[in-house]
Amino acid sequence: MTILKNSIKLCSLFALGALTFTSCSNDDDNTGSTGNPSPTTSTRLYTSNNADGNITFYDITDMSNITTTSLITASVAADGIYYDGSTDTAIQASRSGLALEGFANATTQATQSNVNIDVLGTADMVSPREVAVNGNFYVVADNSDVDGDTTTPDGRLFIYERSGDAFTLRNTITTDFKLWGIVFNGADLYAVVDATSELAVFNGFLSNSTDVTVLPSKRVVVEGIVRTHGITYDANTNTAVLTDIADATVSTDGGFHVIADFTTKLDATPNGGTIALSDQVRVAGSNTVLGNPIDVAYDGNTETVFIAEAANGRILAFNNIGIGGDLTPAVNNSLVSASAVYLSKD
Ligand SMILES: [Ca+2]
Ligand SMILES: [Ca+2]
Ligand SMILES: [Ca+2]
Repeated sequence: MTILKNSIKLCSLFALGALTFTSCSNDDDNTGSTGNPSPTTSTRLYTSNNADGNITFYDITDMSNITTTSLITASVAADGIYYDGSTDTAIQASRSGLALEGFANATTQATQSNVNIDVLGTADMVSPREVAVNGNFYVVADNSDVDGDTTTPDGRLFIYERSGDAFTLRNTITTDFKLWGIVFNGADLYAVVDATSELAVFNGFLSNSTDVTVLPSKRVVVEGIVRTHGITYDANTNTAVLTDIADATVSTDGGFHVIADFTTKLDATPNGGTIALSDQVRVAGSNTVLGNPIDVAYDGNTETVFIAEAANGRILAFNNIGIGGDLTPAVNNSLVSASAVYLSKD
């Protein structure tokens, strides 16, 4: 394990990034660890922004060559973010253009470059949020009201197929709950049930190829969460992380839950059942800076959780999570209106 070195790495990253860095955890009990695996991959954290529509990414591969890059887009607000290493393209859901937009040569642009859209979707959406990707299929969660009655919960999942320089709308799935965070685990799609503590599971999600309402295969309560929002899943370590924004008007009551051995626990929980808090690790409290953590990414190799913290305008990273609690973030970086995070290793 190289927890300490990873901690230093992250601290240095954000210091070298010339960005506000206000906290760096030094408490670490792994000082005896040795060996820093040579970087055989590029690891980057991509972020979108709801105030300027720009993409910022942090290259966290190599301590001696850390960079922060911002790509200036024509959008003025954006949410879900994804990076496709095979074509070096960063993709986001534009909340001003109401479409998916992809930017090629993402990692070879100079920071602050104005970038043009290289892959564009049709402007079908109303309030796009998180993006989840499976092969050439890009799914966007839209949290606008569907049926003209804002008192009834609903939402839509727009399924696009990417080909060449276009995202083509294949079909739209309506849900009977409010949407926000989504993530694939193989063929299954996990979706948070916004405004609740629940998680919805759609088995074989992409097999729904027409415009229909689809009920989730099951819904489970994630005990201890007040209002969930962000979700990520790491297949290599079978770990899920869900965020808790609690009261959206309160900037001190957020948290996140790490669930190890996730599919075992999910499979053991029937529809309408509860994943017990004792099967999770909760991080929350005054030291965490968590108020409205709206999106999350997870590095299973370093056991690091990355958070887009909307209420306090932060990108946060937590490691040495252990049994959780009121942890101080290893990284506490100012990014006003951070709206989504995506971790890429390629
Ligand atoms: Ca409704
Ligand atoms: Ca809150
Ligand atoms: Ca995300």
